[in-house]
Amino acid sequence: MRHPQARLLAAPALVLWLTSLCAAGQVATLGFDPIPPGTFFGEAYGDVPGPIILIEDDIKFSLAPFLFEGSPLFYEAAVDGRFASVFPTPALELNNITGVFDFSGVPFEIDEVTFEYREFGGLASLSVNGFSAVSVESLVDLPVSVAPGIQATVDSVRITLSGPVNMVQIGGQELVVDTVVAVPEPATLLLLGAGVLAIIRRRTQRQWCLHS
Ligand SMILES: [Ca+2]
Repeated sequence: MRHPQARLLAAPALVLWLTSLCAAGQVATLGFDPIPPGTFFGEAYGDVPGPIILIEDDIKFSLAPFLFEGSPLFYEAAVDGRFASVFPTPALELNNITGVFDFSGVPFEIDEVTFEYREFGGLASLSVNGFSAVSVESLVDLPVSVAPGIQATVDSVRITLSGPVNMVQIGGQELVVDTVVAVPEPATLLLLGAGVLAIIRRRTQRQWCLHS
């Protein structure tokens, strides 16, 4: 017969396991992979700003103009594998146009959004949660505070936006973007874990009552 203490040890392990499962399941990722390489978007292809082009894991992707010296340009976006040596899966090329990522349909509170990028010249701009866009010569020059409550951490290949992100608009003149990931708030996971722990405790206590 199993010792009751074995159950006590098993409960936290189960919570950890369930929490990691929730975490793995709840990360939302948009990677452009459903778009066939060789697909172009923009003014010359009859496109207009706004319509949703792709939804992956409840993240909606569309295009908007890129502001260059005050003029809105809607030139060209492409998924065509020209940068396959850098991005092994289909990635989004932005050429005087802005990619819009709308996280409002993601079914959890977002704590962090990350995406991979490479710059090949020109200007870039970033707007988070609809606040005014920050324009930079290189994304590593982005300020830490990019919008109220949102902090940017930037290295040469990845941008991390910490805080309750619900919309990201990233534009550029020669910019490639891939693997946009939304990460849930730890509080969401802690609540889930605490809920599971409470259920296990109640069940264990009930079983002990039945035994005694
Ligand atoms: Ca990809």
